[in-house]
Amino acid sequence: MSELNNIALKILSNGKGILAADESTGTMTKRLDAVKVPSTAENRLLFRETLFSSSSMSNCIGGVILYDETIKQETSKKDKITELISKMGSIPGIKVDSGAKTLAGSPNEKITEGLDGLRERLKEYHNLGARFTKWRGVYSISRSYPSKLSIYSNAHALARYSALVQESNMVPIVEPEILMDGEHSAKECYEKTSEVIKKCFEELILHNVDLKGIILKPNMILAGNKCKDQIPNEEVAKLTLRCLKNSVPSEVPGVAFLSGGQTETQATENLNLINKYNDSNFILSYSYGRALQQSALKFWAKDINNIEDTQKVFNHRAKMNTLAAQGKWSKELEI
Ligand code: 5MM
Repeated sequence: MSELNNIALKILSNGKGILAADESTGTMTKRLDAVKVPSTAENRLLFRETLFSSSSMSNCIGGVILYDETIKQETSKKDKITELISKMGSIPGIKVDSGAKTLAGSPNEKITEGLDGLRERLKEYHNLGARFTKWRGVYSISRSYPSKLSIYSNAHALARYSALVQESNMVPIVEPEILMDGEHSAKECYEKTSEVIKKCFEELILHNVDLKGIILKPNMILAGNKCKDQIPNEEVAKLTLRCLKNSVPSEVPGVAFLSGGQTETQATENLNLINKYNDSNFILSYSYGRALQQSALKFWAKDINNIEDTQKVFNHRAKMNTLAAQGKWSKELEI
């Protein structure tokens, strides 16, 4: 088994999933503003250190995606953040894209940037202890979008990124996110997600990326949040599975869904159903940002020094999602 395949499997083994704590400072500031905590480097670290030292890091969270600021910070005990994560039994990862910018040629769409100087930055992150990375392409659905240009150019960037990451002995998370915003139907989401994922794999293969050494981070198949015809969760699960089976090569060891604006329990319930119906060989787990952190953040904001009780809230969410990643979750387990 290759080293990269080993890392990917370790991150997603036994129902473990990924904590996406890679909010850029702008996004983290929005999250902290919403709970009325000042967005200082100290507070951002305090919240994140609280999560990273929780007991669920050992049995639920297989990997943590960090942001550049965090990977360079020290814990309150003066350890490297990556050392804390490794000591807790999880694997440190890092977001390496520099964000979604206006796509020249189709200015209503986005292209993710960050390839310039990436080889050198990857070396630095590997030295800091990162063993996997993340890059997110963003697409929205409307009558004429996503365009062929955005589908192709984001796939191309994701593939160039992945090849560089594997060259640096790390596992690339490939995240093509079709946003949930809009009036589109679940059928349109299915069709566009399939097209986007297929193009990503076409480019990954062209760039000689070892598919056994990547993790795919896709959206689930959902109707847009402004669509009148929402579909039942069972349908979300079945369409998501069908889409993945038709568009993801079998060599890929694991898929870790993003939550994309679903509520915490919705993201857990859908993941649970996906695993109940899973008749593929893929490991199907989670790489949630908001759906893992929201309750913990709200609770913590009431008293930012109440570490222990905040950790209980986070541990609960992590445990629910790890059960869901094995199809073992039920509503009664929620408190
Ligand atoms: C955690 O949020 C990540 C993005 O932050 P920026 O927009 O500030 O760069 C994001 O990429 C995240 O990893 C995924 O979208 C999944 O997060 P959700 O909240 O959708 O599960």
